[in-house]
Amino acid sequence: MKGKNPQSGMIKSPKALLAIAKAEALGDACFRYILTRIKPGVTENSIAAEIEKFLRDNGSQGLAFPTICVSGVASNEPHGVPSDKVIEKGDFVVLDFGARIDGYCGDMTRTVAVGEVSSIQENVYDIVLRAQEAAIAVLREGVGCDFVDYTAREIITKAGYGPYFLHGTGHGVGKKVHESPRFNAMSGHVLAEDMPVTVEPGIYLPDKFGVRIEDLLIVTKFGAVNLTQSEKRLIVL
Ligand SMILES: [Mn+2]
Repeated sequence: MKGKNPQSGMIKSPKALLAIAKAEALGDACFRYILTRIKPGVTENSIAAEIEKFLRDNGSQGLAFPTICVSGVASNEPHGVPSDKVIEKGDFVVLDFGARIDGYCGDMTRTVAVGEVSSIQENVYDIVLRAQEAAIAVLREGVGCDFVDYTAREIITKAGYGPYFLHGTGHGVGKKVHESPRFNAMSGHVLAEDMPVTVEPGIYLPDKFGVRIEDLLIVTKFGAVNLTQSEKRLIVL
């Protein structure tokens, strides 16, 4: 592989991109379905199981990764594991899941409210959404991956929540759900056409709640195509 572009593995073939798009479309369908199942009194475990059953029943070959469904205070854990905790009125519920099609992964996250939403919940949700949309807006061939992270982080930091954004802004996706490039301050990667990447800022407040919003996009010469079509305005179930 002498002389090979060190970033070439991050650029996917049309076949791979189509599989990733199909996996993400299945994720969108799953999100629409699961909105009808989330209500006070059901457990995180049961919602996670229903997500995984829906994905498999509709063509997912296994899963991209174990499904995250965390609610209430537990939503403040970026890599939380679903438990027998019952979803309650006033909870934020963070759902992070992905199908696998022809060996390639989907990956999406949505945060929804149940029953009612406080002004601080609304405010934090709005900050995460603005950070995510700003970072998406800078995606384009030639842009540094550190700048993508900076763009999201600056909005969250200016809003006063910088210390609570506990991870990078996103990552590449392929046969593995987490691949290069990485969106963080140390990243030396540069975006190129046909890289599938996630954009997923989050804010995680100790003893309160967390919010994360994640889309999966394909970088082009002129911007990015967003594969994730699910609603991003705050949904109160
Ligand atoms: Mn992700």
